[in-house]
Amino acid sequence: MMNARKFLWPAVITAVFLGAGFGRTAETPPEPSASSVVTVKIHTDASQRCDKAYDPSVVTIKAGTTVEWINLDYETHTLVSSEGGDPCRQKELAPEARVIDVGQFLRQATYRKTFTKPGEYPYACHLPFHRMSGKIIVVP
Ligand SMILES: [Cu+2]
Repeated sequence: MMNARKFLWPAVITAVFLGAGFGRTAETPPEPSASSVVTVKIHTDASQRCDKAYDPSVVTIKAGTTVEWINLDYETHTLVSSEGGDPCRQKELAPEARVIDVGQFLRQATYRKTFTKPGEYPYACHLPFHRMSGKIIVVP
């Protein structure tokens, strides 16, 4: 039984490591980004790209992650919480219900928002004739 004893300690050490959270990445879904800041680009000619206006258009993150949008387009947009649904022209939420609220998103500007509460956060640009929308999914 010498061999069994030889392999017992590595197994115990591995179990302690996993219990301490070192193996946590294996337990969580693979979709959420592991970095603490995730970048979303507003595409060139975004206003008519519908659900392809943002790159990536749907982002899944863990609670506590910050999303940074950057406007790489040649024009100003808005970035406002919406009701989702229509991938081209989502309905704007009332001001008091907005989690995301950028009334003037100038070109080359950035906007950061940290999401702490799990849920789905659709957003859109609500300028007249602009058809662009995206979504942030926050998982625990
Ligand atoms: Cu726009």
